[in-house]
Amino acid sequence: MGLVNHTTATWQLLDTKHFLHPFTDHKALHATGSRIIESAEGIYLWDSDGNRILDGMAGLWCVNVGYGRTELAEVAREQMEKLPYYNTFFQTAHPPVIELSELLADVTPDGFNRAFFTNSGSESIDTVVRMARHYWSLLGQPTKQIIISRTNAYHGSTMAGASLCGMPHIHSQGGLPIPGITHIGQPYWYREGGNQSPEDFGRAVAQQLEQKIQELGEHQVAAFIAEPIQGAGGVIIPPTTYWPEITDICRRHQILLVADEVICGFGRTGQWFGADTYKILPDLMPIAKGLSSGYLPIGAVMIADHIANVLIEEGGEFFHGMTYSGHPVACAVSSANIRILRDENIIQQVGNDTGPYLQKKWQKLADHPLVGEARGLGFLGALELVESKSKRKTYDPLGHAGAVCRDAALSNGLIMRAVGDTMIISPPLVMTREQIDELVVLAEQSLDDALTSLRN
Ligand code: PXG
Repeated sequence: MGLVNHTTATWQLLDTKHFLHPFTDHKALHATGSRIIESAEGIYLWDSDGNRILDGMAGLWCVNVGYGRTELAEVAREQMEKLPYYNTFFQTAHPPVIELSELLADVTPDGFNRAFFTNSGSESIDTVVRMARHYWSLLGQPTKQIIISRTNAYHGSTMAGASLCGMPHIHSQGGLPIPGITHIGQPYWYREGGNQSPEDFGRAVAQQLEQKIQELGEHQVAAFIAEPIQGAGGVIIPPTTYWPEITDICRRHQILLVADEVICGFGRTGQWFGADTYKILPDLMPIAKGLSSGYLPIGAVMIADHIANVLIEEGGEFFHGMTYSGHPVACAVSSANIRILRDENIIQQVGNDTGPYLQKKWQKLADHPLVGEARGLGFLGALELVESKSKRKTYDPLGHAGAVCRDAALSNGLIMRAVGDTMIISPPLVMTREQIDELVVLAEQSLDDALTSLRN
């Protein structure tokens, strides 16, 4: 049982021969070879050469409770022995899916009492698109089909998810976007705010939603979707004026508001959901990642009561679902994960103690000569790398400084992501103050090393 014990070189060779990675330039990868991660504990990873790496990204924004929680493995083992699989189609359910649904109703904002399960964030987004359009059809408004998203949003890799992304390179492959999807601007003040105050800019960019609704006609628009804080786009913290304006516009125009909580959900912002932090009042909330802390693949859509009531009372059959919707093992592990977050007060700790502590230390990195802006909230952070602070001018070509800094971080034993020239972190929520100190020291060292290389 278990894996053979190859050397790094053998793993890398087999990897290049047999595995096509997601979001990867394979030719470039084959020239260098993959980094092979073999084990993890707490907030640290170990690679196949025995190097310890501080995981500043919690995997891919998901390992909220940290690595090595053996009780989650225990729950999975017990559930696999008792009922490894059964479906939730055909008027059937099982205790783990019901228990998780009830727990989710408890931790999500008031007015959310029902969950529809998927296996990933992307599938949750596709579910939202079908559900929102279906909802309006049930209310006798079948022309309300268009979903409005934003430039530089990330909503996944399925056909609808990738179409809702606002990234041109993603749309350039596979015939995207699919019909019925359009985009407005993003609240990225540092890069796009010009001379406006963050508050004025936030309001102005939110008003693009109203303009777009008027341009398309309200009778054609089903929903607006947005991440409370854009994650993969570069941890973009919206100005304080942004969400109140958006919420107001959606209410006035009768279009559904979808808060994509795949990253912000389960404590990342210091409250359970980004919707709690920004008082958003969404109609639908796709979730994934922190739902199981990445221990097993699972996603869901949380449905506000006034939407669920229409789907239930008027709906007939909703022809949508996956073999593994509400998989018993994934549900049991997710329930145990939510109890860990709740009973160990991990989210309160991020909200009241470690989050503010991280932010205070992180903001100080703005004094570094390479950093034009340091921003963040809860356990999310970003640094804008610039050649000139006063002009907000990036190094040429765009993305080079970010790649240099990311590689320097890795040499220093820290995973810090680069989105273009924006360095981002999203660490496990269980980090202690001492570990935060360690992360910030490593980040600062990596900025120093990057600056030295960029100046040579
Ligand atoms: N919505 C949001 C806001 C996300 O961040 C998805 C939906 C899709 O979830 P799945 O589980 O289908 O991946 C995501 C995923 C990155 C990166 O490079 C970000 C994500 C996934 C992979 C890479 O930052 N976010």
